[in-house]
Amino acid sequence: MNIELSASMMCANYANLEKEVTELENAGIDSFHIDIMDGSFVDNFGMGYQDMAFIKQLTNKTVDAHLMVRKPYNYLDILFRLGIDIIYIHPEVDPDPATTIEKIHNAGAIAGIAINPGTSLSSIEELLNTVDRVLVLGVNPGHAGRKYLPYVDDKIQRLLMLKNRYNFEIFLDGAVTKERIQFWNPRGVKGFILGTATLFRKDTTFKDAIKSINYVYEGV
Ligand code: S6P
Ligand code: MG
Repeated sequence: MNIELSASMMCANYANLEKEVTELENAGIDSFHIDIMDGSFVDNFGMGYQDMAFIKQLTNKTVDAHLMVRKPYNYLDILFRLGIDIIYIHPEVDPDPATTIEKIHNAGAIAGIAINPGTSLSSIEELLNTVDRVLVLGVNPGHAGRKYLPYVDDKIQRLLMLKNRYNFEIFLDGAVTKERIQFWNPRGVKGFILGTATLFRKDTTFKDAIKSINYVYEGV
């Protein structure tokens, strides 16, 4: 199936962000993923509005914001002003996620929910009626370079069974390896957020990393 590869910009080299964006585009990346954190929902800070504005100004490709923050509703207006195309929220830290999702849609952006490994599908199933995307976290949130939690596989499997009924696309974030992409993409997972496990590594270039992911789809 068709695939979307997104670069997790928290893992980029900030000594030359402009060069990173250009090289990622030349290597064939499809979009850019920006992790925003509040130091409370997760114990880290990720990227800032100024990073997003800078990246937005460097590229015409899609830019998403993954909000690992409590009360994400409060952060939306500035993201709309920056022209962020896709906004993911964590429903477990939003007192009224359906209203937040409605606000994202009313602003003309794409809305997604991000699901932590420990968040149960049954707690968010109704929200699947409202969103365009589900971002499945394969690791506990807040940091790059964490270990994939194999029990997430079962959640992806169950989401795949719900995706046509509710009409959303599945994206995977955290410890995304080439093998994991080649396993899940033919089964219906559309997008992958690439970080230190695949793209931002000392032993490969962006071009080679992306080339090694692309594979001949032979069906499952
Ligand atoms: C995790 C965050 C992710 C990371 C990504 C890094 O909290 O949402 O977007 O930046 O997981 O990738 P990797 O391959 O180092 O896990
Ligand atoms: Mg993320």
